[in-house]
Amino acid sequence: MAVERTLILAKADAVVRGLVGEVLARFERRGYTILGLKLMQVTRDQAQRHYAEHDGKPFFAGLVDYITATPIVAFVIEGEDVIEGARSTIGATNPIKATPGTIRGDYGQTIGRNLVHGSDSPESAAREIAIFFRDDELFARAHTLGDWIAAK
Ligand code: 3AN
Repeated sequence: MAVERTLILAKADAVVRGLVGEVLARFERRGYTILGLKLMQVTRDQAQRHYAEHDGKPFFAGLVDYITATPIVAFVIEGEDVIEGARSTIGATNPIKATPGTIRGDYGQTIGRNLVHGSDSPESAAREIAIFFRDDELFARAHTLGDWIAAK
């Protein structure tokens, strides 16, 4: 067990379909702490860096188009083994294979419109968080409301 941080993106289809609250709620209900949250327009440069491992694959251009198509909601959450836990909440990459009860299993139909991104390793999380957030946009866990209330 380790306290980790991960980057979650509610992508274009989640935003356009009005599912951002639903996506965020899944992670809040698991007890993860939100450290940063913003509605943002991803630039093509950010998109290409974020999906660098897929550069050269046939779906790369579509992936960049998809994540830059509308504003997205990016958030950083923290918790015990949150990287694996968040990916289990998100579900398999292809929504057809995703278990019902996961975000993709409940709301997705196709791999090209799978609603949510979650980092897949501590290295990816650190790299990806830095693409979307400056350090001063992330709150330390000690500053969360729960800790503030507990300290009163
Ligand atoms: P995940 O998001 O589950 O970690 P990755 O990292 O393998 O999956 O793929 C990143 C994104 O690329 C996926 N979320 C999906 O939007 C897209 N993608 C992956 N494989 C395909 C594919 N075969 N065809 C179209 N899009 C794909």
